[in-house]
Amino acid sequence: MKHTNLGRLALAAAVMLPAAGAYAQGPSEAARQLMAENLSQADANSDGALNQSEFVMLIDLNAADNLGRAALIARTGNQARAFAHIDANGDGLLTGAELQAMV
Ligand SMILES: [Ca+2]
Ligand SMILES: [Ca+2]
Repeated sequence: MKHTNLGRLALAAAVMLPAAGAYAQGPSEAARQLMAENLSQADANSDGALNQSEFVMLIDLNAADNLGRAALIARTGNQARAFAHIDANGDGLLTGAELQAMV
């Protein structure tokens, strides 16, 4: 069950990586793998969605790996704003669909 949820989240998160500039060719396999590992760690209760504290953890993990815009979000303290932006229905959880919709 965890693997199903994780796979869906990892797929959604892969598209969170910037598609322009340095990532013009799309995220590398290494970046996708790191993102999948970070999501696995961040989704503490393994429900396949990220609550705010889990999202903050994901940003910290991604920032440490220099993935996407995570470092910028972490440095500027914009986790809450980013979360609210992605959480389209405002239920306090980021689902795979919401992560995909932000692209
Ligand atoms: Ca979770
Ligand atoms: Ca939501």
